[in-house]
Amino acid sequence: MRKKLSAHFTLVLVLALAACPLTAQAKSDVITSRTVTVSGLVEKPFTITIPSIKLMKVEEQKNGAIVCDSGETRKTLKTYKGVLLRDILDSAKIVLSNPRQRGEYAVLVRSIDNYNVLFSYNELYYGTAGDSTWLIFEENGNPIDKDGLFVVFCATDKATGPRHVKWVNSIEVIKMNTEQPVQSSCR
Ligand SMILES: Nc1nc2c(c(=O)[nH]1)N[C@H]1C(S)=C(S)[C@@H](COP(=O)(O)O)O[C@H]1N2
Ligand SMILES: [Mo]
Repeated sequence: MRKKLSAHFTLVLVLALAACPLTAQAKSDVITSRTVTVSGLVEKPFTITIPSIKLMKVEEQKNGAIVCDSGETRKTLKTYKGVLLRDILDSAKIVLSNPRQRGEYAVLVRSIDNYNVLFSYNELYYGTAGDSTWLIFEENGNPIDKDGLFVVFCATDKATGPRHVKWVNSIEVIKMNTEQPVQSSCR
């Protein structure tokens, strides 16, 4: 009886493993996309989790659409819930060591499959994208699962697909390296 039970158990286990489409690599990736690290040129780096994002300034928006650059609508969202990327950056406190170079700062949103997207400091703080670029964790009232736990997107982009980042695991503040000799005509 005992032998039969354990054989049965082994069979179930083998079937369960065979049915799981994830490779060992993808499995560890799933684990890493459960959190979003906020790092780079910031005073207070931190890590976002589902419980911790709910303590931030969460807002629910209506009527989102993910439109590919081909013009095709890939997905529509009745509602989505998240925190403004700018509010996340404010919590981490961007360090502008030379404010005159603020135009050279950017925010790199990274994902576990290396689909990475840049937002410039200027558009987030002085342009209009800052008011509509979200780190979202709920779509239509449910946790996001198929696209990882966290997605970034800018709701006001003309085509929202290209800057829609699934499986987000990192938000990093960077500065371009733009050193060049000052032109004599500027003096
Ligand atoms: N991490 C990640 N995010 C991504 C992509 C991707 O390949 N990886 N593709 C982008 C593209 S091209 C589009 S149009 C939207 C919607 O893609 P989907 O229809 O495959 O969900 O997600 C964007 N976000
Ligand atoms: Mo796309």
